[in-house]
Amino acid sequence: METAPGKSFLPPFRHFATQAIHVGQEPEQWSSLAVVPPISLSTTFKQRAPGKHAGFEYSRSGNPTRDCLEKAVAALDGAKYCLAYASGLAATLNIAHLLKAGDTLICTDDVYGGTNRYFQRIASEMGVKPVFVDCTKLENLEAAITPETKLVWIETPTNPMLKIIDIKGCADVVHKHKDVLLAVDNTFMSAYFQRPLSLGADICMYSATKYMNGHSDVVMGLVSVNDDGLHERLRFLQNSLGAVPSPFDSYLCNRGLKTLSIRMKQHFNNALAVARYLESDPRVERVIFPGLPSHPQYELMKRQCTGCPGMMSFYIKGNLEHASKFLKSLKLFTLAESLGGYESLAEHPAIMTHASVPKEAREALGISDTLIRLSVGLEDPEDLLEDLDQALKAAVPEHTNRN
Ligand code: P1T
Repeated sequence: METAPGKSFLPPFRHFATQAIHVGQEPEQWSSLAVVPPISLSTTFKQRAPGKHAGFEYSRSGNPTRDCLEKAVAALDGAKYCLAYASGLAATLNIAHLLKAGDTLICTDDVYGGTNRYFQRIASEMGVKPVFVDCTKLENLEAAITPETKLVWIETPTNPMLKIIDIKGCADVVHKHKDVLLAVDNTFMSAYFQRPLSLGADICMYSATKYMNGHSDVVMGLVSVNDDGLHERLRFLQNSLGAVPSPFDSYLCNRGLKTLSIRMKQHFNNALAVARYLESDPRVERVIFPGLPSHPQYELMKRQCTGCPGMMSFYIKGNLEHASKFLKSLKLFTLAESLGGYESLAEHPAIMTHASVPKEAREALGISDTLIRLSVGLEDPEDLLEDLDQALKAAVPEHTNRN
């Protein structure tokens, strides 16, 4: 069993904390030499002559505060470019716009409910065919690729089943085929624990609403890429589709990045304490946490990541009533959708975040009535364990006598 978070995982990315604090933040870019990037609210920028400007024309196509954020995130992802969007789903739809009617996209079977809904119900209406396969098995991915395939979309760990997908393995399969892109939704890991581009992915995407911002006060998406041509196409779409974040949100997310490294370490610490506690509890059927040796892809996880975020799912003993009672009894964990903030959250995927996934697909994945998802925050872990214990006591009294 792990004794300390991070031990035996990949070593942390070098210079991460320094880059998060300094890249894109140079005071010299502002006439005031401001150390903290100002919130640049102007929607338009003076041109010295028609077409001659100082880098910014109109805030949808580019904004100074957003620019600081995009530069910082690119550095953290080891990327040449980053683009910011008004939400994670806006980032997803911009990427999907790289495809045209008649193209196919392959999506791993377990993804955020809103991603599933967008591919199944909106992209498909526009003529892009989504095919869902379990990409934890590379042979499934290989078999699903056809000449029409233009994009492979994976999430790792997946939401909410926390399956780990081999990014490098997928990249090797995908890149045997010309003109197929591999996109990785890196929301759960954040740039601190996983760098998809360095493992061969073409696109690294985030719901920055989660860990990257980390304070549950911004809805935003981010996309990092290395390829110049791909960057140009995405930049064109970012401006043309217009789903860009506000300067204030860009400011907040840029600020959130400054503590990303220390937040993620503490999320890992706390999550490990919670996962170990739940795993040893008789009122819990099974815990799914990629940072525990009991996770079926623990070895892959250690090869691919530098650590593990605060996300876990577990099956409570009993039925929907027990799950519901547990969630209602929590006092410190808040019953709410979303994840990745400093505060601990708990939710019921089948009724909440993944209600839009067709029932049969949900059941096949294991998203049952007793599945509960936790986003373990940054509170004192002892308080978190105490809260879980009292809620389990209230919900599953018949298994509460532990000896
Ligand atoms: O909410 P938004 O910023 O648009 O991001 C969508 C999204 C994309 N990818 C992943 C892995 C996500 O988890 C999300 C949003 N997820 C939740 C709201 C949730 O509670 O799971």
